[in-house]
Amino acid sequence: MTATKTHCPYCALQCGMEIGPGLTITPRTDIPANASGALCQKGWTAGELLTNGERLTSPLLHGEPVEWDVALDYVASRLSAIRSEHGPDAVAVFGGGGLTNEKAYSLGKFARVALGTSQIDYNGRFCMSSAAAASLKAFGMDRGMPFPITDLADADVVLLAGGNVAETMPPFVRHLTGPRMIVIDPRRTQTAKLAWLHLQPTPGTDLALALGMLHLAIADELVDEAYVAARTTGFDEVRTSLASWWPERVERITGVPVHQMRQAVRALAAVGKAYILTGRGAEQHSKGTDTVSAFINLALALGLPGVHGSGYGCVTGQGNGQGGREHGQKADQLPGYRKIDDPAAREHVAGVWGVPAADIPGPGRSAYELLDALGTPGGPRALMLFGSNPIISAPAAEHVAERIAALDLLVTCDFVMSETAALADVVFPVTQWAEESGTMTNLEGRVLLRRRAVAPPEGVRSDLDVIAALSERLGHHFETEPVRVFDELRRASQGGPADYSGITYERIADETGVFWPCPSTEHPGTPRPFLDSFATPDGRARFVPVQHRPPAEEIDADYPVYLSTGRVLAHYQSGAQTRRIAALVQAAPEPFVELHPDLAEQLDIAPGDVVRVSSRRGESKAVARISDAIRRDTVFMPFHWEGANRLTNPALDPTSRMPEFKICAVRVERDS
Ligand SMILES: Nc1nc2c(c(=O)[nH]1)N[C@H]1C(S)=C(S)[C@@H](COP(=O)(O)OP(=O)(O)OC[C@H]3O[C@@H](n4cnc5c(=O)[nH]c(N)nc54)[C@H](O)[C@@H]3O)O[C@H]1N2
Ligand SMILES: Nc1nc2c(c(=O)[nH]1)N[C@H]1C(S)=C(S)[C@@H](COP(=O)(O)OP(=O)(O)OC[C@H]3O[C@@H](n4cnc5c(=O)[nH]c(N)nc54)[C@H](O)[C@@H]3O)O[C@H]1N2
Ligand code: SF4
Ligand SMILES: [Mo]
Repeated sequence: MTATKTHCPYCALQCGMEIGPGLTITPRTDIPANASGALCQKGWTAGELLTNGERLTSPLLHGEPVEWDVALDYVASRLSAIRSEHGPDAVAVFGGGGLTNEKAYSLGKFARVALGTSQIDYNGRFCMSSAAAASLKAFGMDRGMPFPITDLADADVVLLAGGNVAETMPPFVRHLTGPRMIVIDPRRTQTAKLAWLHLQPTPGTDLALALGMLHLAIADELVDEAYVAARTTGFDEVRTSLASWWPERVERITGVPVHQMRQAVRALAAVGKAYILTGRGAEQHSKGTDTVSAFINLALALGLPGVHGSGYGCVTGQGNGQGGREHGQKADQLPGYRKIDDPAAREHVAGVWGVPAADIPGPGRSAYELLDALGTPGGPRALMLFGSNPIISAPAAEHVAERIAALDLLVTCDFVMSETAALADVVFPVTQWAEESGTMTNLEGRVLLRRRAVAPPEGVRSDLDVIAALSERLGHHFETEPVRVFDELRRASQGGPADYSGITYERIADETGVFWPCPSTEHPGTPRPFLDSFATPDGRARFVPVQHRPPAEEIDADYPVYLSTGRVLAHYQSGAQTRRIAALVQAAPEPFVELHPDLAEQLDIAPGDVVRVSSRRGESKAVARISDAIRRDTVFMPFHWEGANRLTNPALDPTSRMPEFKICAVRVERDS
């Protein structure tokens, strides 16, 4: 076997790697995200995903291995029966931001054409949906980072609000060694330790902090008036709306001293080249969209977006977190980042799909609302799950488990027996990253080609095969070859905001990725889409006035401590993949809760004690880790194991429908 150029199975950096004989993994140096030759521990050990013994290799019907045709016939007939008894919306589809563009596209078409259901959404709702909503409002388009990652290296200052890239995307840090870094995080993380300035707010107060910083920028006359006049609208209204956010008030709310806010604003304003980036820490709140709007307002006032060498960006998370939100697995969306309620968009896509536009269902429920409705009167009775493990990763997980248990039919596609797959009536065993080809759009908006490097084990088929085989039984023809699906996707996206029509597999290979929009095969692609104008009708970026508000759940006498959640280096998401890799389990063997020494002393908790953490929604046990890197009023739990999400609050952001993963009220006790 010769070495094959492909990409990592995990996060949105999509580090380039070569897979050689014996499944050796070597970093590629031609992919800018990790041109330094870096991979993180998850990337280095990814080969084990292909060989470890826990691989599913046969379809399972009620836990028993069966032939493919038996499983496919069963699912198709059950879907038809449920649909004829309860109507098309009784069947729901849930996708994921780890799926290739081809799969995300096919899944959206499968829901709308083969099943005729409006009920499709995906785990990206839980990820960067707040940043996406805020970018759409401000810039008219959501390309998470509208610039190549290598641009960051030349900046003077980078502010990162609620991101811990040193653990979540280690090679990212190599792009940040030049600029001075300002990190906003309630914990002194590995990333915060690299920072020139670390602001350590109370969780859930970033919105106030951003308002306070903009208030200071105005008071200290640091606003780039010429940029504001030439490239934006709405600043006067925002300026007026900030009057009451004077710095001392913001200090009281956030706990961040005024002098630090001033230091941050001055650093950002003093220089020509600065970036403001947001991660999940700022975004996964019931006010995540407004929080990101406040940071974008700050960036606009300082004249950063749409200028070569400066900007605002969202650090997207999943492998195809960017592409996964563009091609129609989101409830309100059609391919090419088109809106499902836009008549012209419906006409165009219906033309590609060969169906009347009127047959494309309207928008359905968002991810959490969909899970919450399962098995309820009027809610879906069957769920088709591709690329997510909501028993672990959805908020209020016990409630979600109850809803899933109330279904008439749960079908999952996976390559391992995830906690959710274990509950399914039917599990289809599918191929994974290095066993199949497809495109992934990384956090920069660069479309990349993941190539098949090894033959899949006997007995598995691709997600595209499963979708096509079920569609065929339901009377529709779907393509199964990734390149042919991509060609159809190109046509479906043509003319939309995320226009892929000029991108081909050959071009991606020759050009080490192509940035969308790319409207023709002669077009070079668009690394920095906003340099001339923004994607709004008048070409100007829009300031959006927003106000701070408290989290959906405040601490009180019963639940006196804030819980925040997030990630550790060794594990990926729900852990379905990484909890099966020996070196990663060794690096991070068990769920833990991080708490400050003062809080631990007050609660009589010693390092290594098992503690019980409870919220209004559930209870969970974890090992105590005591660290002065966290605030006294806050504890932190990673969500890679069952437990953290039994506690979290499913309060939703009104615009993005993002749940409040990053803050809820809990009680912490030693488990006697
Ligand atoms: N190792 C690893 N890497 C990953 C993933 C993984 O599961 N594991 N997942 C990938 C995906 S899908 C994503 S979305 C990204 C996420 O990447 P990040 O956004 O970097 O990850 P998180 O750990 O969720 O959150 C980042 C930080 O937010 C902080 N935080 C918590 N509450 C608040 C708050 O109220 N305000 C502020 N400012 N900060 C707060 C946390 O302390 C945490 O350090 O990572 C990607 N990379
Ligand atoms: N408390 C808390 N909860 C969170 C978060 C948080 O910060 N705190 N973060 C949220 C975020 S940002 C995210 S992105 C979600 C992620 O959480 P999930 O949606 O659960 O994502 P994964 O764990 O990546 O689940 C992927 C599942 O699909 C399988 N899989 C991977 N690739 C494929 C494929 O190509 N095809 C198929 N069929 N299956 C595949 C994997 O084996 C695994 O079982 O969690 C969210 N939940
Ligand atoms: S940083 Fe992300 S893409 Fe790179 S090796 Fe690690 S998990 Fe893979
Ligand atoms: Mo994510």
